Amino acid sequence: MTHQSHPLVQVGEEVADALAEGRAVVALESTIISHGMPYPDNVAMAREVEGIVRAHGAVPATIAVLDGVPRVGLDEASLELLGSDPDVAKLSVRDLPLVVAQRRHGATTVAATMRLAHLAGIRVFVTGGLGGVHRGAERTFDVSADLGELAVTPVTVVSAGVKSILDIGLTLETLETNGVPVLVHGSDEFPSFYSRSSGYAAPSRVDSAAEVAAAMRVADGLGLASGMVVANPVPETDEIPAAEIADVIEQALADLDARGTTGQDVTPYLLGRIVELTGGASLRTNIALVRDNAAFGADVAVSYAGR
Ligand code: PSU
Ligand code: MN
Repeated sequence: MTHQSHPLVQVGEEVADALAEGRAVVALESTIISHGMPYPDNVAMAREVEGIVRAHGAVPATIAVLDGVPRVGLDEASLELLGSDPDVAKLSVRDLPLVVAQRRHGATTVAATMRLAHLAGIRVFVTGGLGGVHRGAERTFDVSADLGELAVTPVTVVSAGVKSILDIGLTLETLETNGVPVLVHGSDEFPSFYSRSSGYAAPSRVDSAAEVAAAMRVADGLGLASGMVVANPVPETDEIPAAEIADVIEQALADLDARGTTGQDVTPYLLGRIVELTGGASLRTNIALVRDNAAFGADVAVSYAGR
C-alpha cells in the first residue's frame, strides 16, 4: 500500500508511517544508481546503504520516478530496474513535468530528489557527491541545478563534498550567495569527494550529528527557505589522495572535451571515465564514502527527529 501526502507523490507505507509518527527518515537519490555507478555494484550499493540507514535507526526512502509516478520508498525490484535498465532517464527538476506526463522512468538527481523529498515531508537526504559549478563555466554556463534547488528547498543534504571535476571555489561561492549553510563534519577543510582535502577551508565545522540537527532546528525557526549542505569527508582509509586523483581528473576532462559531450551527460561521462582510468579504485572509494554518509546522515535524522 502507498500513501499520498501530495497528489502526485506516492510515499511507501513504511516511510509514510515513520513520517506520521515523527520518526527519522532519510531520503536517498537514484541518479547515483542509474547514472553514477556501473551495474551490478550500483544495485548492491543501493541495498547496502538502505541497510546502513536502518542500522542507525532511521527509515530509508529511495526516490525515483517509475512509470511516471514520483515514488518515495522503493522495493528491491525497483532498485534492480533502476540499476540495470538503460532507458531510465537522468531526471533533474526541469525534467519532472515531461517524464511524469509521459509516464516514463527517471532516476532523480540531487535537485529532483530534494524537491520530491520536501513534498513528502522528509528533511534529511544522503548522497555521494553534489553537483556544482563546472570548470570553465564562464564559457559553458554549466552550473548544476543542484545549487539552484539548495537555494529554495529546505532539505539537509549529506555528501562527501564536491569532486574536483567541478570548480570547488566557485561552487562554494555560489552556495554562499544563495544563503546555503555549508557545515563540514569533523574537519577544517572542505572535502573533495575522493579526497579529504580540497585546498578550500571549511565554511564552518561541526563535530556531531546533534550539532547539525540543532542548526536545522534554528533554520526551521527562522523560516529559512534554503537547504543545508553537510560535507562529510571520506574516511582516511578509503580516500584517494588529491595529488593522486588530480591527473586522472585532468585526463577525464580532456577526454570530455575531445568527445564534445555537453549538458546533462557531462557528469555521468566523467564519473564513468574516472572509474575506467583508476581501474575501479574510484568506485571502491565512491561506495565507501556513500556508506559513511549514510551512517552520519541517519544519525542526523535521528537526532533531528528526537527534538
Ligand atoms: N556527483 C557525484 N556523483 C553523482 C552525481 C554527482 O559525485 O552521482 C550525480 C548526482 O545525482 C547529482 C548529479 O545531482 O550527478 C548532478 O548532475 P549535473 O552536474 O548534470 O547537474
Ligand atoms: Mn550541467
